[in-house]
Order: sequence, then C-alpha cells, then structure tokens
Amino acid sequence: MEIDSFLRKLPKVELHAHLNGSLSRSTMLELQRYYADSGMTDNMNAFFDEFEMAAGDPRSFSDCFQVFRIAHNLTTTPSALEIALFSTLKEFQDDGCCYIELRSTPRDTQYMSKRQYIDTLVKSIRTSPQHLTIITRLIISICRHSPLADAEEIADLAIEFYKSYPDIVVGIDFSGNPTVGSFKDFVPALSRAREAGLKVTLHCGEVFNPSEVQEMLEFKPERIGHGTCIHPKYRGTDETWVNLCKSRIPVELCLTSNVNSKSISDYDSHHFKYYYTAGIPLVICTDDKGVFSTSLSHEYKICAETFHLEPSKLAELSLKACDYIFAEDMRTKVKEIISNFVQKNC
Ligand code: 6MZ
Repeated sequence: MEIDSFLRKLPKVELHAHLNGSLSRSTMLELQRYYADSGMTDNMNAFFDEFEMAAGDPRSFSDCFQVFRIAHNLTTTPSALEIALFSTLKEFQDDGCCYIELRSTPRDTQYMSKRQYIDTLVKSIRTSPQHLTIITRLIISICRHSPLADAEEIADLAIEFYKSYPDIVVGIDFSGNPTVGSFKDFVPALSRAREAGLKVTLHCGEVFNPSEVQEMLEFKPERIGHGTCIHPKYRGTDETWVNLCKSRIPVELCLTSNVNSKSISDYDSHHFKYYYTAGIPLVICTDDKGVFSTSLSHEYKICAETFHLEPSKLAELSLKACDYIFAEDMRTKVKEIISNFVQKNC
C-alpha cells in the first residue's frame, strides 16, 4: 500500500483538536448556508481566507488567536454548533480517525448560554447519526484570557455534565493565548474539576515561560499540549526537561500548528525528535485542522517524511496513543481496532 493510503486507512486516535479551529472551508460554507436559510444575515461575513494560516503566512503567533473569532461567528446557535460538530466528526472519520477527544470552550452567545453550548455538544454526540461511527468524547476547555468568573462557571458546568454524562464528558483543558493570563489563577477551578473526577490536559510551554511550565508539571495533569518550550534547546531549562522526563506526562504534539503559527521554524527543527528519542509518551494531533490546513493522516505523513519513520513505527505511535485516552473504558476497544488493522497490513 502506498504511504498516503496506508496513513489514511490506519485507524488513528485524535486527542488534541479544538472544535472551532477544526472547521474546514466546506463546513464554514455549510454554516453560512444555515445562517442564510435562517434569515440571520449578520453571520454572512465569513472571511475564510483569513481563517486559514497556511505555511509561510505572514501573521504572528498571537495573530492566530484572532482568527478563531471567524469560526465563533459561525457557531452561535445550538443548530449551527451541531452542524459544525457533525461535519467535523465526519471529516475526522473519513481521514481514518477511529477515536476522538474533541475539545471546545463553552461561550455565551446571543442565542445560547454556556450551559446550552455544552448541552448541545453532549446531546449531539450521544445521538450522533448512524453514519458517524467514530467514537467521540468531549473535553471542556477553559480559556486563559477569559475572566476567572467564566472559568469557575465552566468548571462547575463541566463537573455537572461529567456527573450526568460520564460516557461523554471526560476531561477539562486549559488553553487560549499563552502570552495572556496566568496558570496560577486558574488552579482552583481546575483542581475542583479534577477532584470531581475529570482528567486534566494543559496547554504547556507554547511560549517561553519556564516558571509556568514548572507549575504546570507540578500540577501533574494527565496530559499536556504542545510542550514546545520545555527542552533547553527549545527555550526550556534543564529543570523543566528533567521534570518532564521524570514525570513522563504524555504530550500531545501538533507539528503543523507549531510550524504555521511560528512557534517552531520548520518541521526538521520540531521537538518531536527529542521527545521520540527520549521515549517521552507522545501522541500526534492536529490542534486546529481548519486554521492550519491539515489532517491527522497528514500529520503522520510529516512525521514519516521528516523523521524517517517506517509504517510499522507510525502504526506503533497510533497504538501507543490508546494508553493516553482519558476514557479508560475505551482503551482496549480502540487498541483492538488498531491492532486488527496492523495485523492485516503491516
Ligand atoms: C492555545 C488554542 C490553540 O474552544 O472555540 N486554541 N489555545 N493554543 C493553541 N494553539 C494554536 N488553538 C486553539 O476552539 C477555538 C479555541 O481553542 C483555543 C483558543 O482558545 C481558541 O479560541 P473552541 O472550540
């Protein structure tokens, strides 16, 4: 089998994908049609070209946090949110993804509250149409540049929905522009969620901030996202690197996102190679496949080409990712799906 086809067919696990950053152009067009059909013309102004930050885009790292507004403008009602969800899940499924922990930040909009936002996602996942066979779980995000009161409210809602729907809601995420806000301030909200049973993933070390990286690693989240500035060669320190190596917290790596948002200069220089060589648990993810014009199989292909990984090693990466799934009851099942494919094709 040629490599593109192998990587698309390889059952894969997506553990770091933000819903509103994952909207494709065709999903955005579908949403635009929905708003037009509903007579809500204020949402017609979607600047699709500005949404995508392809390779070589002149905008800066901080600029990428502005583009999410374009997607947010298209997911303001429960129906629009459901369209965005189903369309995005279908795209992940068509790309060979068999299990996804999708994350999203609940927002109050003109047409729904944060509670309705979560309720819509949870109920839509539970009642997904038959053609969606991808196993889906939800991680609720807290944004580091939102007021603390919002974070507290989201933590309360996450706990409430986790208690009612433990089969869907599995974790809480800390994300947003890393140059704004301080992790310390959000520890009480995140700790409450964790005490209630939610697993925690933190965007960690996206920019130079070794003291915050230390605080995050000491918090002992179940996973971290990006982990860019942790190794001393990557604007981290000996201490942060040693700490990560000791704690062996799994890292969600998003290569194209890091390159296109300019936190890493090119694929060859990506920290993947240090993590892989050091045996740090890692999982290949997309982050925002709409914004960064990528797909999960494409991310695997970049790893194959840049770091010269054979198909069997790529299949191993997919298989290992199962150990870091928050929904522990799903690990064996997802492993079986991947193992069956590997036995027949590797
Ligand atoms: C940190 C990110 C991010 O939640 O509205 N988000 N946070 N680093 C990143 N790396 C580029 N990419 C996305 O999806 C969009 C939101 O996810 C977070 C940002 O808070 C963004 O507004 P949702 O579905």
